[in-house]
Amino acid sequence: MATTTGLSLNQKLKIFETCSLIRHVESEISRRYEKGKMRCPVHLSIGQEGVPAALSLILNPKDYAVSTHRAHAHFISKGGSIKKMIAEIYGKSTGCSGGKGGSMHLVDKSKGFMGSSSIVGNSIPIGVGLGLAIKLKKSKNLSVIYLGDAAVETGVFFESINFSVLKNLPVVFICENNLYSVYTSLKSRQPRNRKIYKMVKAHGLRSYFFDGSNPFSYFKKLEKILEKSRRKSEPCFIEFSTYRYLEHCGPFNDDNLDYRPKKELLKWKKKDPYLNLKKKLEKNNQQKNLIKKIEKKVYKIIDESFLFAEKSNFPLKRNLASNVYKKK
Ligand SMILES: Cc1ncc(C[n+]2csc(CCOP(=O)(O)OP(=O)(O)O)c2C)c(N)n1
Ligand SMILES: [Mg+2]
Repeated sequence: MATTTGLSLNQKLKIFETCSLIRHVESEISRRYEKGKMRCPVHLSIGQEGVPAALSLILNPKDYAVSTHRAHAHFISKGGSIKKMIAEIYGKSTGCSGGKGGSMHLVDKSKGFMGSSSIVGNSIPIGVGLGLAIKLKKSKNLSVIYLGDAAVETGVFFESINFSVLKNLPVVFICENNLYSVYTSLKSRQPRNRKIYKMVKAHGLRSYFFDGSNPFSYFKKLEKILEKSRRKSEPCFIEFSTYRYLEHCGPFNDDNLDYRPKKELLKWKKKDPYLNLKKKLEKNNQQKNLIKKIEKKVYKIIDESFLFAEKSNFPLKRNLASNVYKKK
């Protein structure tokens, strides 16, 4: 039965499941990080789960997605193997990049997750190229490009949106605006009265803005926006406001550094995507039980994935130089 949001209970539960999976996988990474077994930097998305949770229900494995340094949530949303992701973070040979890439180099081609990169802006033209491939093959798929608010400041972003409009490519730009680039606020980086999505609109893309924290509220609109890009094979840009709770890079919070107002963090914590979806769904005992079941399933996946990573072997020394660029 559909509700005021237009979503069935089943759809809501599925969105919640992805949200819960992202939240708990990342919380577990944060909890275990100090043990020193994960030796690569990690950029966690705790607080930012709403958007990838919604998209998990709209995209299919034949759609492509590329991402940034903060890629765990996007990889999980696309159905990427959690075992291989955790093993990658542990630097093990069973990881999705053979243990040589780490947290920022996630890939699962079987699910259309084509890669993530540590270089800000770097994956944007790759996603546009994937959109061109879709267009040339005349298939009805999408290429989704996740980017942060700072990637909008790179030159390649403008080249990419220009090309996607020029060639009318089925590319979906998902800008997660969490107001910060490391420690620097958006206010110090971009003109105060210029909204990102409006600036992009002027380049000729259909362009939208939503508060990312409540996926139930915008899911149906988002579905329609992407459906139009799929049907007409054309680009669109969606800016979502969102907020990361922890430090830019690492498992801890860094509120002691005072680079963000405490009020701001509290405001966003009130809108916590995971806690609020859970609260909305735990309406009665029957639904409470459904949520319990989902979370039990999520914890099982997480336990098995960490165990898999811990038990896996490191890459062999003799394979050190394989699959990496080297001078001839
Ligand atoms: C080309 C480039 N410049 C600078 C950096 C250093 N750097 C890493 S992440 C980051 C901030 C990116 O901010 P944003 O795109 O908003 O993503 P967020 O971290 O907020 O998710 C910066 C400047 C980099 N990795 N690559
Ligand atoms: Mg940012």
